[in-house]
Amino acid sequence: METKRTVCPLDCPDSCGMIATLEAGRVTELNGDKEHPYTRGVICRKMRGYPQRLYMKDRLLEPLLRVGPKGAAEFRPISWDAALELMAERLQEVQQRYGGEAILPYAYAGNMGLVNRFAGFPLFHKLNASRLEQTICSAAAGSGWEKQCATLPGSPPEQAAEASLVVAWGINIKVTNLHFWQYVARARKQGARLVVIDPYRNATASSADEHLMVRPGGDTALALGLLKQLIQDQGLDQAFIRQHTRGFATLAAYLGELGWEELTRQSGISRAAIHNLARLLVSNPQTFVRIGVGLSRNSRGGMAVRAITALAAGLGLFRGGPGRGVLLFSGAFRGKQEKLCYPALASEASRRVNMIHLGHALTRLQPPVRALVVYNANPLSANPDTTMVRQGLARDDLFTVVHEQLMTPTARYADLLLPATTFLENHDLYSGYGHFYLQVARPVVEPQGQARSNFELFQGLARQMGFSDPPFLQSCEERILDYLQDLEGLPKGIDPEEVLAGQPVLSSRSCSPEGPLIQLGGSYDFAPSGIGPEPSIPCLTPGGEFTDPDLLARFPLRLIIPPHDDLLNSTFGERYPGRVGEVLVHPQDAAPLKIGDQTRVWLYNHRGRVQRLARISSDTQPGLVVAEGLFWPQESVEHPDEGAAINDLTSQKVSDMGGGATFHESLVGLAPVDEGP
Ligand SMILES: Nc1nc2c(c(=O)[nH]1)N[C@H]1C(S)=C(S)[C@@H](COP(=O)(O)OP(=O)(O)OC[C@H]3O[C@@H](n4cnc5c(=O)[nH]c(N)nc54)[C@H](O)[C@@H]3O)O[C@H]1N2
Ligand SMILES: Nc1nc2c(c(=O)[nH]1)N[C@H]1C(S)=C(S)[C@@H](COP(=O)(O)OP(=O)(O)OC[C@H]3O[C@@H](n4cnc5c(=O)[nH]c(N)nc54)[C@H](O)[C@@H]3O)O[C@H]1N2
Ligand code: SF4
Ligand SMILES: [Mo]
Repeated sequence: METKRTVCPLDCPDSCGMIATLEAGRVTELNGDKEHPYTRGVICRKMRGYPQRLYMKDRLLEPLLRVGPKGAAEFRPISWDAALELMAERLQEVQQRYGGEAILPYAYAGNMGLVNRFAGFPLFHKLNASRLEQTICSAAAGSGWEKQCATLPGSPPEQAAEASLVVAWGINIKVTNLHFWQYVARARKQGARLVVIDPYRNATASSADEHLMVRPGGDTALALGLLKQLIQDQGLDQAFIRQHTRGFATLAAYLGELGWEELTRQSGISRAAIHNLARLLVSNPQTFVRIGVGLSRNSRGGMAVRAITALAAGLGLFRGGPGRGVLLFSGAFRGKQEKLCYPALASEASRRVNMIHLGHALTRLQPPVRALVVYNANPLSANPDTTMVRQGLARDDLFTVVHEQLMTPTARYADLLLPATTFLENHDLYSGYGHFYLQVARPVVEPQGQARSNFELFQGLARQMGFSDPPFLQSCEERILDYLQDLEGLPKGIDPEEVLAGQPVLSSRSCSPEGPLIQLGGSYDFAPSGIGPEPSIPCLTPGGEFTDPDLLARFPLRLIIPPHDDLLNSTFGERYPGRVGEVLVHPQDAAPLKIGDQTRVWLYNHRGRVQRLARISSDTQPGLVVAEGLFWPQESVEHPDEGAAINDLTSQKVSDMGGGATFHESLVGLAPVDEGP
């Protein structure tokens, strides 16, 4: 029996340090690394079961070539040599006939290792392929933060342990940021209160002292209402505002004009409740605000983040000190992206394709996409408007390569399906976005079957195509070392070899008793200029689909689709074949439709329809239905509409900033399956 250190590769803010136990060369257990200061020996249930995934019989272990119709998942094995030859030939043919732009790479963060995550970029730049804008997750929230806070990191999560008030704003801590809960729990042991601001009573809200059921998209109104109230009550940190911020007068003048009616209507929170929370904030200078990305997945999302940071700045939370802070993304390390992606290999500035628009790109975009290469992603489950994505993938004239670990809904549509390694078989560098540590992991076991890492795939393909530019000749370790060389946040004097040895390394952008703003000599601007077409101050903006009277008349219910505890986006969907998932329906909405608990229902709109099991509960608000989780489409004959998935209902519309997704902003109708939509 032996143990080896590794790191969780999943797109989760916790980036856990883990210990793999091996018996006779096989991984038998995965546990949290007790010596990792943030993980502290605990990992989630999903990952404890990962060894089964590593060895599961359904894992893809050899390259496969399609023999049946698109989407039928009928393949025959071929060799890697033949696979690389075919892939090189087809991509080069497309490039020569139609130009590089006819090739579209699609990748996200199925594996957060910095080398493997971006492994395809150098080659696709070399081919002048269309450039994918990776906006699906953090783009709106990140853009909102950046407009107000520039490159400021978030506060270290550890600070929250000493808070007397923790606000979880649009984040389901107990599900999506499990390790932050340890600090909340510690703070509460000493009497702290937890306030959750979320449209439904999620797992975190159920354990909170107070839950404000905000209207989806109503956070800007709530944050501005709180600021307005705090100005009236003289509850803001005037000394901080004077010394460390700019532009407050401009915002204050705007707030003076804003009517309470509009603020309470948009936020769905009463004047009295806003007043109460304002009082709580004043009486708790040790407040820690944990902002989630959930609140940014709508057409007011970037602005919501801007408004919340303004509230935090007004309260002086950026001042730091025990228990005080604001955390969206840690921003612990800032590296040179070009050392992973090598954009200079491109000889022309090819077109950009926002990944949110994949459905459009595969069906309508001119000149057409002729070749699609998917790795590290499962767009047929996780991308918005999967109705259109599916139509695109079904095109006979589209050459689709998918690099995957198992037969995902997307993989079923591949022409060429290539077996990918898991993190346990990879070498990579990981930096968490919810904490301040960075860590290198070496392979724990040899690759299973013929699986290859993303890095190996694209280096091999570049060689096959005859490219010998230096990035294509690098080893994985060389790429990591090169990236570490001028990585901002890496403590001075640390030996890169030490990092390579696998110890978690704490960022130098963390850990000051003063807040990051003061530590880094920054200042907060309430009314930043030079931020493009956006309003200079955080302010109320028009709504998106949820306020569209035309659609509301047809599809009267608001749908949000937050993460499920058993899944990581769509990863682990294979564990629940046939599970359609539930949809939370308020009793007031269920009664007139004669929908009872566990009734099988259609959710439908002009984009698609999908089945779920109704759960009738006042954990949601009237008019709002909540479908947790990206379960894989059902494939049973009993239930028609094979392949339909929850994102068949979501839209390709982008958020107000950053070109992000609007997953939590779809209007739908609801009907029992017997009656049909
Ligand atoms: N178990 C599990 N963990 C995960 C994931 C998973 O799928 N499963 N996904 C991972 C990934 S990739 C990410 S990006 C993170 C995301 O994790 P979070 O930051 O938690 O973001 P979301 O999960 O999108 O939504 C969180 C909460 O936002 C709420 N919300 C939706 N709309 C609004 C709104 O307008 N205002 C407010 N105030 N709240 C709103 C939702 O109801 C939900 O409870 O989690 C990661 N961790
Ligand atoms: N409705 C709705 N949709 C959402 C969200 C939501 O809240 N609601 N959340 C969104 C968010 S925040 C995100 S980040 C996206 C995520 O979307 P995706 O990045 O597509 O994430 P997953 O769905 O987890 O799929 C990742 C896939 O990568 C594969 N994979 C893992 N490691 C490797 C590897 O090393 N190599 C290769 N080639 N493949 C690998 C896994 O097997 C898995 O199938 O989903 C988004 N979709
Ligand atoms: S999914 Fe998140 S909580 Fe679970 S092991 Fe990975 S990093 Fe840790
Ligand atoms: Mo994400």
